[in-house]
Amino acid sequence: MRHLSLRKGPFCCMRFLSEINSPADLRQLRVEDLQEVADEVRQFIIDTCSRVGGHTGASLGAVELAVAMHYVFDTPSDKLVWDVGHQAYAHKILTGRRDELHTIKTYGGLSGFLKRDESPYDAFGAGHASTSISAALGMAVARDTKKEDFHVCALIGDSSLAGGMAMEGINQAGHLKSRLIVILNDNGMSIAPAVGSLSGYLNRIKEAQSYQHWKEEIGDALESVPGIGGKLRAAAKSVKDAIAAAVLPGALVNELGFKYIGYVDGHNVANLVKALEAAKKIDDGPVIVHALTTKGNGFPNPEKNYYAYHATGPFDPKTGLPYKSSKVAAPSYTAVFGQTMCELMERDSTIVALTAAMPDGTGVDKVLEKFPERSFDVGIAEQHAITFCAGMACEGLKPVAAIYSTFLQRAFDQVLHDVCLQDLNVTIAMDRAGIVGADGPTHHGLLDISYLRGYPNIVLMAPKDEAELRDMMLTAIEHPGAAAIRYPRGNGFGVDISEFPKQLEIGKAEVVTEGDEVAIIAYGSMVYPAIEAGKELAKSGIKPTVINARFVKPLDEQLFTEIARTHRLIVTVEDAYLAGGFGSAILEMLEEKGLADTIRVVRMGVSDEIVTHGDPKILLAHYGLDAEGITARVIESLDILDEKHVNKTRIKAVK
Ligand SMILES: Cc1ncc(C[n+]2csc(CCOP(=O)(O)OP(=O)(O)O)c2C)c(N)n1
Repeated sequence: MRHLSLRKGPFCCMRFLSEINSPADLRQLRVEDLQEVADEVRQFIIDTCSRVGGHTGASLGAVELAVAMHYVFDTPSDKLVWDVGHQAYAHKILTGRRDELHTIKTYGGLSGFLKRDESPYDAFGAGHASTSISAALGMAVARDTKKEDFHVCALIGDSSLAGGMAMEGINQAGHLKSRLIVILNDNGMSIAPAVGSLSGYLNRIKEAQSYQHWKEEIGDALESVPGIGGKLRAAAKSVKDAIAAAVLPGALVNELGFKYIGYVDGHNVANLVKALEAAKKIDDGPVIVHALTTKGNGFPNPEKNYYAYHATGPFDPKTGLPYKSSKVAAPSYTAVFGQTMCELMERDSTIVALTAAMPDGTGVDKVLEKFPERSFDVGIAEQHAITFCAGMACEGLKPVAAIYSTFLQRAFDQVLHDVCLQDLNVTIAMDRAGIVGADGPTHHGLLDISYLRGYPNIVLMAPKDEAELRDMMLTAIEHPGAAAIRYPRGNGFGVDISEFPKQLEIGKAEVVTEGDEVAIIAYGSMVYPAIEAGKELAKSGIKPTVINARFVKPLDEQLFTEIARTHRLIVTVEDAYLAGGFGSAILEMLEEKGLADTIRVVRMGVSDEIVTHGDPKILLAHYGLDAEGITARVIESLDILDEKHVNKTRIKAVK
């Protein structure tokens, strides 16, 4: 062990961090120095996130865990699998990405989550919750199959542990008896406070620890864990018997085949190191190390606003308060959704609201406040959320599930099997549809059109602005079957939303401007850019018909048939993958009507590739999904049509 030397440079005030360029450097230090390393890492995260924002609070809660894990495990040979990956800034800092941290979530910069192609230390990519145990178990089984020897360690938060997939992973891990370490980062929080009975069980473990009789039992439990001696008893406090009082640990330890070490103070690196060293010695099955942490630990002047901790924009590093923008922004779609739900629920007592662990992200937080008995946060449980809604709908309630487009992918089967096949009145509000920006590939909502469009018994719609969102919400709720509305992340257009929502005619599009020759048919958030493009094109003497499609299912067949007969070019625009999307629906319809050969259709959307992270404006422009891009594509497509026309004439002339 050696002390690393001081070096002048950007981190000259940091005794250790300036010298840590990989976990190998960290492992040169003495255990006694690690707490200081953690302090420096924490300060570095605060300094960086105060400038650029990020998952500040989540990452501040896992600093000591990251230090201890990289110290104890021989990464990257040993595999660390981070659940979600939003809390892994310390891991990024310690694994050679310290100097790039300020680029996090920006176009061309570091990802906000973990990615296998970003670093060899990112053993598994993520962004969606509850995957770590399954992935880590897969690695452990591969290791054993190949007769190799390394450790596999999954770090998972208490709310992600409650996700169905994590439970399925635990179930199999205990059965296989694979050598696997699961570290539970238990801060009692999801983005909002953790919900559900599992969270209650974890609390009971903590409470049980304070009773003397449990302490006695702890000793016995520790002795029963092979490889863990009396020394660890003091440090790691295994609570096999204490937790046996609660269903989770009882099941894990005694029935599901997990050993248990805990709980450990997750902000004490020396204790964490001891607990992990002990876990490493367990070679006859999986073990869970239960670390207690505080979300946002060290965040300056913490206020009692838990949402602020999980993820922040830039903030004042002294006060912790966000920098206020002087611009008065239009309300976000999310805020309009929350407000509208409250208005609708006021009038109709059969409407219920639901979120899957995203109360503030979806606007359901306002509904939970106003109608606590008719709104639910089910935790990270999108599959359950949809089937739960289906059950309520069977009994005459009108459930509205607000779920991000990307997370609804989890409930692909439930939407079909439990809702559509039984023709139930469930409304799905898909927030964050389209290109979401900074959170990147795991979070873009690019697939909902294509994955929902094939279902029978569902109405699919997308509003052009926040006023239309309100109308669509009422339309969906009053529709007796399933309906899903997609709308983007971010602010609306500031249009008037003072009137009570009105029902729209299902399957009826809106002609925004009448023109000739070319029709731009836009879906959802692409309508305003299409209108802008129409104005630009008018300057070049092209007067397009601009249509707000409103519905992709059912399509306004009558209007689109008419358009196909009276125009020579249709340009469809959607902020979604082209494969199976809105433009595909138009093409299919034209083909069915025998019109496919009579009109040229150009589909604008996202091509078949992974969309990176970054400012949505940059990403949308990259795919031509802005006024400029649409204008250019229309002109280019008309030119090609003209060229073809000329060529055809020439061929005729030669003949
Ligand atoms: C399937 C899925 N649903 C929702 C989310 C959004 N989300 C990101 S982090 C998070 C909270 C995770 O809580 P926990 O596992 O306790 O970790 P912590 O943030 O407290 O460290 C949620 C709900 C997600 N990433 N994946």
